Amino acid sequence: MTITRPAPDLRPARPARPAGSDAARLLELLDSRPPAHSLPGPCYTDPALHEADLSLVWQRQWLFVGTVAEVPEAGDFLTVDIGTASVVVLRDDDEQVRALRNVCRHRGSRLVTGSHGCVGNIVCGYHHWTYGTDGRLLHAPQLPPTTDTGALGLRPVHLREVAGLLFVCLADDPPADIEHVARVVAPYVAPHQLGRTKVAAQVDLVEDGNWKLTMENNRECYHCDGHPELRCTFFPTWGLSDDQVPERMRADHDRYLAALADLERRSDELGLPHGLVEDLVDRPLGFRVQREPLDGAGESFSPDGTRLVRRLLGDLPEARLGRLGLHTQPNAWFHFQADHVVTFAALPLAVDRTLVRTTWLVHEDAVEGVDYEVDELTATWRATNEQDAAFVAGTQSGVADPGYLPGPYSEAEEQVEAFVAWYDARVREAVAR
Ligand code: 3BY
Ligand code: FES
Repeated sequence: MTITRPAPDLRPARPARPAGSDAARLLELLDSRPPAHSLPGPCYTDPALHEADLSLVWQRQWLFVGTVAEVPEAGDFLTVDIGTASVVVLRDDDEQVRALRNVCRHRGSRLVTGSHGCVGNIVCGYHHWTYGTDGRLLHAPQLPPTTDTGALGLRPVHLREVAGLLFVCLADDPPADIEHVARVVAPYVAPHQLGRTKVAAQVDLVEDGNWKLTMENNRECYHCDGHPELRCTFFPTWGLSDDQVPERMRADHDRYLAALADLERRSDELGLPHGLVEDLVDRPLGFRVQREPLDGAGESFSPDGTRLVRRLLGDLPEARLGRLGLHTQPNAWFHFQADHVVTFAALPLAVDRTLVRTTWLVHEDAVEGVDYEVDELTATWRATNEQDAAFVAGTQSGVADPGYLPGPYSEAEEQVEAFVAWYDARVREAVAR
């Protein structure tokens, strides 16, 4: 397993601030946005509005944080930081995956550090309070005998698994619609059997941009000329309806339509769900799912489209299954191929810095160096992510310029508008509450 991470950022986290007047200012800015235009500059650059995003959006919605493959054994954990909140996702001794606040119930020290690890118990490094993997306080030296230790377990965070994808919600009362999304999405994802995968590689990339720029960039292929490696297999007319396809892309699109029809027929024969379901704006856990063809051999994100991993996932009988594409609001996108899965989680670090955690999953029995090479497996998305990071950094710099004015979205950016409309709707709902 290859793990690549930037050097840790030791700057102190900014404390959360109440949204109050900042929320009112954010609403004014949203009201000022002309239809289907990018957001006003301060939405991407103002630290106080970033705090408002954290409290109005990130602390209320379901967020994708990882997969079951990252916590395969009892005691395995991953951590995610969401603003100043840190969450530990771990598999307990009964094999159940849980999420807990990464905050000691004694005097608040952080408990576990690092993005991944394995613990027997969770032991605070400060005064050694010791918690079980289920969060119960097991041992606390020299407490008065009357202390109710049963009430001093780690605070749970809501966690929901959807066919191996792990979502957490920091709210006391999370949006209930994840049940609907799970019912719709799980049958698409389930054949890839994430419970029988392992992490082949993971890369944490810090983009120098606001989280919304990271997401907006992901939601369109208008810029895909800037992704030569991805263009080998990713049809660039993604997101365009037939009548929106420009003449110069007609041949590509005709090839896409023919490949789609063939993939749909074969998916039906194999009993694999494939049809587009899109509900990106109205529901809290907005999503879009569809199985779509890949260009070339149609198997994977390699230069010629042939598979990158010899051992296929689950019990999938053939490699030419294109990619199952899944987007979830506000922070994730996924590509499930027959031979591997790539997951992407965007997490806000600061108003102008966003972590993009990319994880490549392969069959648990696939052998590195025999069934796959990590460099080849990861090449397309490592290159694409670096290119996207440059686009995002360039945009952050531009929207911070006093000369920036919001500009109109093209026909190829309907999903960007869907993302911004989703954001707008969630902010308004949260302020109204
Ligand atoms: O990764 C994705 O799903 C999106 C879709 C279009 C551009 N980007 C590659
Ligand atoms: Fe954790 Fe004291 S702060 S044991």
